[in-house]
Amino acid sequence: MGEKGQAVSAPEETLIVVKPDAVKRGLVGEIVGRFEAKGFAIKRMQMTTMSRAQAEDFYSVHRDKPFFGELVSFITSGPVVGVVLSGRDAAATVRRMVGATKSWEASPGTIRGDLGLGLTDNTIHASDSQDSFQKEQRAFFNPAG
Ligand code: FUP
Repeated sequence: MGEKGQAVSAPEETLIVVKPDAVKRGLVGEIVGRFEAKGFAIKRMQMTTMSRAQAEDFYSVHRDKPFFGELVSFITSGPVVGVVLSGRDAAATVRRMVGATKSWEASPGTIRGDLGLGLTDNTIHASDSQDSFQKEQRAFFNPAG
């Protein structure tokens, strides 16, 4: 409990991936800078172009969705930047900063709300739980094969 009795969230880690649309548009600094300004620590950061097998593993939770093929094609279409962030209640806090999936509906002040209009090309991916973070971190930084 905190000083005034409120629950205090423990620091945790999460993963964001700056997507190919945002890298092409020169938005890596803008996006990563928002998390630094918020107070998150960068624990790991890597630019890579994902292979098809790596992307299929990274997005395997969506394997049966009608948009899976489009998602894999898009995420492998150019360089991306993966960043492990550490801070209080990281997964939930980062996703509030990222905003709604449909960028045109995302609130102003969020990354998607301020920086784009896309759906598949919605500037950034962020893990939605600790389970997703563990799985996606492995798929991103330690791909099989
Ligand atoms: P989010 O967690 O906000 O990134 O969104 P989802 O898990 O709902 O979607 C995963 C990815 O699929 C996002 F990049 C958006 C994309 N997507 C499509 O391309 N088409 C759809 O109809 C729905 C999602």
